[in-house]
Amino acid sequence: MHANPGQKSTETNSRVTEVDALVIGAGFSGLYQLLCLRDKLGLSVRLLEKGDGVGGTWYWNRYPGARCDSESHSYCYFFSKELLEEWEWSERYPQPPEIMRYLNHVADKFDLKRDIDFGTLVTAARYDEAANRWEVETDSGRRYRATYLITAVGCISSANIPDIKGLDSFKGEWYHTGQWPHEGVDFSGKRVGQIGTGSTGIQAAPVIAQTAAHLTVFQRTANYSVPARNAPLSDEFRKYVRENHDEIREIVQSTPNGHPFRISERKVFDIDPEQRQAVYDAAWEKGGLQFRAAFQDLLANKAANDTAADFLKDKIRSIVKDPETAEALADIDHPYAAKRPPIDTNYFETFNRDNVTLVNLRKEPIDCITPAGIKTRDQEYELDIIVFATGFDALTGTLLRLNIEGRDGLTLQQAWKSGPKTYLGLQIPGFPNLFTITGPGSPSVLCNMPVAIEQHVEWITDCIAYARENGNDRCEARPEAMEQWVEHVNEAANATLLPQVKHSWYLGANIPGKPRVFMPYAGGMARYRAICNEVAANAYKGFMMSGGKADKPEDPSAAQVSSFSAAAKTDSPGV
Ligand code: N01
Repeated sequence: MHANPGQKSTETNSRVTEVDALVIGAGFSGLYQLLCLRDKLGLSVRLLEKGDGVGGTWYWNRYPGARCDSESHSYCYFFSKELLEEWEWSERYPQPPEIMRYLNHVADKFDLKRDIDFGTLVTAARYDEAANRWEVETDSGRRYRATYLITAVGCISSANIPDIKGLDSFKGEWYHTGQWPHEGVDFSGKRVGQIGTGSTGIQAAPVIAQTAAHLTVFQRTANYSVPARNAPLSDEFRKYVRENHDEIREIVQSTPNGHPFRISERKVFDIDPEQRQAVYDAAWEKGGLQFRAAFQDLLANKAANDTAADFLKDKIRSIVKDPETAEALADIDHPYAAKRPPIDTNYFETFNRDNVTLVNLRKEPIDCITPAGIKTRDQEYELDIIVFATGFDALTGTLLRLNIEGRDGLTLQQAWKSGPKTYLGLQIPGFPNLFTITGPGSPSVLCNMPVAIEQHVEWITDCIAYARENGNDRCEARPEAMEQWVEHVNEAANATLLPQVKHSWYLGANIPGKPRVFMPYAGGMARYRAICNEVAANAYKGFMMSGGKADKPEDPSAAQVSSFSAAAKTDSPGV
């Protein structure tokens, strides 16, 4: 990519900034989108970011034990050879400070910060049809107008703080892991209660337990976890990474989950139980999300999945010494990896410490929070600090909070009242020129995020370039295309075990009142990429390009989007 200073934004008066494109969010997606629109297309761009620095999810999620579950050599951008060659990761799974250093390095290297307004929360966005401009309001009072509006707000960026009676009365401190204080929290000598045992809680508990006087973990749904086996990267591995960027890129871009390993072609019942045990033993020793790749059919066949589930439950029972605690931890009611599978460092071992207690909320649900702590049906647990590792209003929460209003006053809340519907996860009919990076209906959270993000950003950039080259300044998904895509998203999900877990945040089930819709695209990133390429190659089939010099009446035949069905066909599920 060549450096291009981009055009200057225009301030029509002191409070309205006029640009070609606005990007919301300065994480992996927003930074790269800014770079592409500004330096590849030469557009004037502003990026609006709520935080005071770049980093997105890593800016906010600085809780103890936080670590990326994707392996560092794949958790990065692949678009720049120079960037790949000049950056070296230190550990198998990077911690937030290292990822923040990386993203700051990227922002500085490509001179991105000059086009970012930090400390700027978008409060509303409205499409002005007559002008074909998005009008964006922010909490600073400053307003912006742009032709293109691109949300790069992340999938898990709206913290879910459960509405538990009495929280206001609590005399101690409380924190949500996704809004962690940047100065850290001192647990020494404190009685800590942690609610939540998802990927976050499983990372946090072992670290909190190291300094807290006592840690009480409140578990509602027991969860699987596989050891991460984190370690500093060896010289040999660093050399491999240095010398094989192209191969690593090829792997992450061609596998269903965007990770740097291939999913085995072997099925669970292709081999006998002893051989299977050996495969699981080896995968357990290797650690990480690769465990899921040990067999091809773990997420498509319940009987196959049961073999992995049994293996992992046995591991819990063998690690945790107290039988009652072990049973509560191993009492898992869903298939392995049908909810996002956590990986850990000493999670189950932590329950062997004298200063750690597990409370099984299935047996004694939380009644309320009191001034002194958490009261369950059976007893009151006195606490100095409560940690909510209770997850997020995922995929749609942050988008809906932007208060987006499209054509004819249609709000995103109205358009999605029965659950999110998009075309390719990228656009929504009625919202011209609004693009959603890793939006619902795209692989997003089922993929190693930077891999999904690069594909989205490049596709959006090419789409805008195509429209402009053809004299159009408006691009909008067609309703028929969206309906066909939604059908395909459902088909892809139903080919897996994922939608069967009724308490999964993939379905929105963690947020009271949220429509239960399976939100990510489970057909796999590689398949999704092929579909998007096909759509682009077919003159952006399913999108209406209009406005500008080349505006012309609509061609109704263009609504047919069967073009993606060829790429979508496959015998195996994508996850
Ligand atoms: O959130 P979660 P998370 N009372 O929703 C419990 C990504 N991530 O922050 O299962 C009691 O998974 C809830 O219980 P239940 C990753 O994609 C990535 O852990 O709903 N408990 C569950 O145990 C991940 O999947 C990394 O019954 C309540 C927990 O809180 C996603 O973020 C690291 C409750 C929430 O688990 C979210 O993970 C960490 C209540 N009222 C996370 N409400 C990487 O390394 C909720 N819970 C990249």
